[in-house]
Amino acid sequence: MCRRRVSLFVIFASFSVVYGRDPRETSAFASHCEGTVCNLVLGIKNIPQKNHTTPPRTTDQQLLPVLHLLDGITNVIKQDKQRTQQKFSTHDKQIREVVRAVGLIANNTRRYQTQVREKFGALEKQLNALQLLVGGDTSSGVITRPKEKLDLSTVVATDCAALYLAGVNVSGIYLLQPDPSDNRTRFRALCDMDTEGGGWTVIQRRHYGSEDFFRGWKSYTEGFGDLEHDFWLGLRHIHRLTKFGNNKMRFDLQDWDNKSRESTFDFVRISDESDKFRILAGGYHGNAGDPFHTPNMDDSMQSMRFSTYDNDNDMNSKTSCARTFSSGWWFNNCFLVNPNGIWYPSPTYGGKIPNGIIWNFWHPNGYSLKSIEIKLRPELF
Ligand SMILES: [Ca+2]
Repeated sequence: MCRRRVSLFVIFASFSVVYGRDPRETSAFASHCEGTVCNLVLGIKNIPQKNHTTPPRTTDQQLLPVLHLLDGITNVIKQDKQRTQQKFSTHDKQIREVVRAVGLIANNTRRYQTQVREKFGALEKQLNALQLLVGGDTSSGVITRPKEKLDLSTVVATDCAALYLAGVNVSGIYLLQPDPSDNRTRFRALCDMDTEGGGWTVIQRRHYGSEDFFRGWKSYTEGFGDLEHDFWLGLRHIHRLTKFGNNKMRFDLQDWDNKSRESTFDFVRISDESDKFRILAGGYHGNAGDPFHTPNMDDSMQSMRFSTYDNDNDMNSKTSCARTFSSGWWFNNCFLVNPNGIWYPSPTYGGKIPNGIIWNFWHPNGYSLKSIEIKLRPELF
């Protein structure tokens, strides 16, 4: 707006110089004047120079230069308006880019905050594990070295990953306590310190055919079997292991040709008994298939509650999947995988119904696997 006023003032002043004085002054003005305004004022064609010797002109002739000048002023205003609009357009674009950049920065900041929080959570877990390892006072926050060599049979850690990070890298049976503040959560578990970096807490193993897995709700809740052979760790312990932070779940399979496959899920959560130990999992990778996201939703394990022959929580209203297939599992209507089915000494199931250890993604038609293990590990390890 200020620039426009200055332009108009200059134009009127120039007009006064050119048309209100002696022609010699006009000539002098022209020789010293440059720029848009001067060109406008001097460039108007057919403007008669003021000559004191010529006879007076008619009123229309006298108005002609004024009309030309007004046209010129209008053009200047139009050009000024266009320049202003271009500037605003440029500024708008720049502002949009700045807003977009700020949005990206905010998103990245939130992601980094989440990662930092998770890292701190993992470090806190490791710290608790170390405190348990040395038998130190967890309230002091001070860790001291044990005076004597650790007796691994008495070592306690929050999970096998914490043990591994504390320097215990030999697979075996260890004492775990997922909640450091509650020793009622203490139990013995098998730690796999060899598979894919170690630190896995094994929650199920079928390899020896030494254990009956056709059991009721109480057994599956509390766990059963022999940690040195076949076992089910227990849903209550499994829930506690997945309660803190994100955890991975891995299935290791072996067939009767001794070929192996695996499925890993980067996220798994198992709720407590009040929700029938409902399971959620995602982030699949591996070569054995994903039973949580199946083409037919009736087969998917996602968000299923656990079922046993005496506690039917499956999605089949006509029958008990657990009873029909001699197992306890997160059945839908009914399944594509049944890791807790009957262990057979061959791939062939014994009765009329395929109730063996089934993993249909790999071996369909009731093929019963030779071996399977299920294990957990914190995502950040
Ligand atoms: Ca049912």
